[in-house]
Amino acid sequence: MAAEEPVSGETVIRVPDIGDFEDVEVVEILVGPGDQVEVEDALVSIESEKATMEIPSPVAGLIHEVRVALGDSVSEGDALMVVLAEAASASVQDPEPAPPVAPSPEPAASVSEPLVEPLAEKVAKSTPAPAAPEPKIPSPEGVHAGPGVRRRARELGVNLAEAQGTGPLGRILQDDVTDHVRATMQGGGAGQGRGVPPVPAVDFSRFGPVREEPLAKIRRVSAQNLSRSWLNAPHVTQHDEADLTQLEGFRRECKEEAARQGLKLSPLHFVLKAVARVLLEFPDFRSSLAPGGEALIVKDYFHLGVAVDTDNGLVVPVIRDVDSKGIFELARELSDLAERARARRLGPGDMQGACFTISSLGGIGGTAFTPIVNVPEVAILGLSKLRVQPHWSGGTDPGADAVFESRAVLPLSLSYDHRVIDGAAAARFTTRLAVIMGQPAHLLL
Ligand code: CAO
Repeated sequence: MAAEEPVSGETVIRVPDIGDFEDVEVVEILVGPGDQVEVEDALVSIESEKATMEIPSPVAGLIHEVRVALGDSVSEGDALMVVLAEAASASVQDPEPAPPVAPSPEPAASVSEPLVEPLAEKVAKSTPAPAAPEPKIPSPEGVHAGPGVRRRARELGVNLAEAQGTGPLGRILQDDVTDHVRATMQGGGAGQGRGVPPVPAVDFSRFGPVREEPLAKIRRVSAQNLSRSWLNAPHVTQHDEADLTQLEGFRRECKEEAARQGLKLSPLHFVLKAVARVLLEFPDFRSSLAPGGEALIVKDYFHLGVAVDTDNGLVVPVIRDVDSKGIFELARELSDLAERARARRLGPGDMQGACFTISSLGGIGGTAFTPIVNVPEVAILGLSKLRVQPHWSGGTDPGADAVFESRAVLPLSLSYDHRVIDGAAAARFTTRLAVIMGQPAHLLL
């Protein structure tokens, strides 16, 4: 009986019964000459239109020869490898070799024929046995991972060459991919190792005169932060508008008093206050995803970041406890922060701790934009320029006995991290904000 006879010398490993598949492509060769393999170690991956499968080794031993190349088409019975099998290997005790691993979508057919074939002694004798191998250390070119792991890595944009394999022979396991993603989310570089193809370098001088100007440090840092935010958070922007007619009237009334205090009130100061109020009602918007992405950390404080445009680039100082401050106090504090930002006198503490950010282009122009969330925050509110526009007092009924009134309208652009915020929640948030700003007495409730 084959099970009782020790198998030693060279053994040809062939494609086992793989069901109805024929001419299946070799998509990965997981071992090379000189590698030590154990029973069940994956040798090659093959991929049909329906499934990816690993062909496991039915014997323990040294890989002597690889008989297929990437891209080859193979069918049942085709030779894959020649292995110098160890005498009395596990395969000897168990003549029934393991079926190939086919995680999805169809299970592999069971193996009905022997997969190993002893070679003629003559061949074995003529081939010198290779020296005992060192354990295989995966190289970027020859990453050691199964098809399921590779598929998941592809889906997540993980470069497997950068993941640390903890399996046998340095093999990369599902958990290693998870750990790699977690580590990257917690502090990895922007865009690095995420499968984002680099922008090709172009020699612009071929098209006309050019100059190279170094980027200010602030711009370089914010470029990195913005890329990291953009790549980590799936962004959506909800556009809306708030009727500020009443609020603008009130702002005009406060103008003199503000001037007496050396201040200029801007719509932004009222928006800060209204946003703090809405954040109280919508805790998810002042949260961050916990490391690992399985929980939300909700912040019960109302520190708001405000994007400030400076000659050297964008900085985002933070106003603390906006919920408990008055409009004049907010105006004074923002003016001080913006002044210090432009004079490059902000300390790191001035730019930390926000739970939400506002970016106002209202003093400049534009009708709407898509601000980038300041991750790990989950939302940012963009403000564009107030405009006076006609409003039909008859609502959505064009035939109503109504009139056109002129209203001051503030465009709102709320970008949010769709992993945390749903579109419906975003629409509720901006709707509520518009109500509060439209009838500022709500702030007193
Ligand atoms: N609509 C119409 N006018 C507006 C307005 C709006 N939404 N917001 C402000 N204004 C007015 C102000 O009332 C002020 O008018 P007066 O000169 O008559 O007083 C003028 O525009 C200039 O305001 P400001 O921009 O200097 O002041 P602010 O308090 O509104 O904003 C700050 C302060 C620091 C946010 C702003 O100066 C700034 O830097 N904005 C740019 C932010 C940025 O670059 N964001 C883009 C980042 S990418 O997401």
